[in-house]
Amino acid sequence: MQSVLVTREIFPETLQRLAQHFQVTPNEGDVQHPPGALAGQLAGHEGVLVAGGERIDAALLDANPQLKAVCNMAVGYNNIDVPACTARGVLVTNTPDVLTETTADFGFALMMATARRIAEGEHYLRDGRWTRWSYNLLTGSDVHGATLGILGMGRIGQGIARRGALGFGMNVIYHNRSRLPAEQEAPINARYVSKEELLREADHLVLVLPYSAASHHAIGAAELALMKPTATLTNIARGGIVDDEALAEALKRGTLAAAGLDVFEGEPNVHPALLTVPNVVLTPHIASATVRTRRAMADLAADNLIAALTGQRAPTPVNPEVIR
Ligand code: 8YV
Repeated sequence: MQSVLVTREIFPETLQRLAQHFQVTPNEGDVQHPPGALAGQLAGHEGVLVAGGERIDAALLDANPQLKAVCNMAVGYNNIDVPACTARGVLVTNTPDVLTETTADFGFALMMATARRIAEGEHYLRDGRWTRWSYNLLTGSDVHGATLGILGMGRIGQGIARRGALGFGMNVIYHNRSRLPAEQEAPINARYVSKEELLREADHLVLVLPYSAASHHAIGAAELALMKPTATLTNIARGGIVDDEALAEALKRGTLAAAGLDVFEGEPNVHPALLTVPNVVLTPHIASATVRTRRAMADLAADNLIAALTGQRAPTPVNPEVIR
């Protein structure tokens, strides 16, 4: 019988399903192992179900030549060295589609909370600072009718654009590696612009692009300087796309009105400067966190693992070229 390792605590139902096919090594108690420990734990396992925080690199693969499948419970897979997996014939899978709408809901919510200063308002109230009404108490910026800028117009970006255009009458502009076909732009009246135009024109900029060496610090001091001082920036993509230090500085100096961040460079550590500025809403990487969606992600990761190791076609491969 083949063996699979599940690196993190997961739904019992997912473990039970896997156990119908494999010898399963679970992580009961969700023990946090040191970063280098995974290579050793994988010994004797043909498959692994990982979360987005676990790194799969060439050294780990070389130490585990028996490994055939790496199934990520995340749509983003920058934690996995895909070319190294492909070179060794290891199938990589991710969990697209099942989290699109849930993540778009959260991106929109975080953008609204940022624009309307909801977190600042709550802190103000809890701190006992709310003693009377005043005309400019926590005045933010409108979402309805504003210009929504999307950097990274994949499935989630389109979901956010749809919410903005159809629900809030927003004017949608976007920048992406490639332009959408006209039939996808038309229903939401989305206009393709250069990255510079996007930064200059957006009232609310939302980042939904994948992380790669090319997108590292795609938003740094120079890019932030192009944005309107009244604008907001929301990042639900990956830490490292934004230079957190430059962002904290822009927020402190008021050259950017506010930011909403669900992801951080080096998370779960948060740049200390971000913790000292009031005009930023901080959440702990929870954009896909609804019970139904996390269950769907776990089910899809398990479907992929079962298919990959039992000679079936995995539903959502990242490197289908390794399937013969
Ligand atoms: C995950 C995510 O919760 O899917 C992604 O890419 O960022 C989140 O949905 C996270 O990566 C843990 O697996």
